[in-house]
Amino acid sequence: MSSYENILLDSKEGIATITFNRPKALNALNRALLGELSDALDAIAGDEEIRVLILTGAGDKAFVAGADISELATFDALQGKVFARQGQQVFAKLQELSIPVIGAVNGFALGGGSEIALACDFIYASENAKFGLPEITLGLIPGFGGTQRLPRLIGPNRAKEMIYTGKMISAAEAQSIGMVNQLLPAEGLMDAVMETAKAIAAKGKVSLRAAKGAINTGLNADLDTGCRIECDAFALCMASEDAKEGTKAFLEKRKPEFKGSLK
Ligand code: CO8
Repeated sequence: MSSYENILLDSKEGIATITFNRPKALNALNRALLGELSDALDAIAGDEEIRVLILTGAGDKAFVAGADISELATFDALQGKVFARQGQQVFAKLQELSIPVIGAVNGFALGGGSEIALACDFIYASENAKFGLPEITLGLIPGFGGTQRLPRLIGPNRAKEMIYTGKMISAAEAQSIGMVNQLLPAEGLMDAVMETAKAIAAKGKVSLRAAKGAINTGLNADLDTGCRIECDAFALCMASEDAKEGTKAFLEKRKPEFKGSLK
């Protein structure tokens, strides 16, 4: 796969890992990094072999410590708007990737760092991880979707408290309010993420795509519309070789071998 300056992209056995890699700035997001992330997501979307994506940060201190404040400080209003939109579009691309995405948060996930983790399908965190949206302490607000995704995930009142105070919360607290699925000792984080990624990668590609699409699209719709979306997604799965293989394997009392094709 191509090499980048601000991220690392690695792929093994159908599982891709993007590692944010600007350790001197605690992996802060600048325009160059966002551009590379966007390109890497395109490459992953176009690679049929990749079934799961993991995002993590280089080093043991940070996942991503937010937008790069030294770059941010040079922007006028219009540049700020363009940068915010660039980030939002890249995070939307991440959220809309048809394969599952796991955030492996291994340290500070602040500002844009929390926002990118929120665009993942779910988050596993190391016990030393810290989450927060500290933009208010810079005289700003979250600009990469944080005012929208965080209240949808943890409810508006808790999100408002976090955004108004800018306070960091521990990984344990983040787990207790539903931001984090699993909390792990730092040294065990990637093994646990990889184990879950492998379990997911062994499932049918068509049904994974259908499940993610139905959940994400349905969350923006009323219940009845969401259930209708689910029906269509279910029908798509029924038309797949994977569904034939999955049901046949059950009846033959063996493990299914999913190929991921519709026909
Ligand atoms: N941007 C640039 N550099 C950073 C950032 C950052 N976000 N975070 C840390 N660094 C740098 C530090 O400047 C320092 O560099 P140097 O060694 O050259 O002085 C190095 O990383 C190590 O950091 P510290 O020495 O500060 O490490 P500490 O362990 O003392 O503190 C913290 C760690 C608590 C994470 C601290 O670094 C910190 O508070 N960082 C900033 C966190 C923050 O405010 N993030 C939010 C940024 S704003 C944002 O994300 C907005 C997103 C939406 C943008 C919308 C577009 C306009």
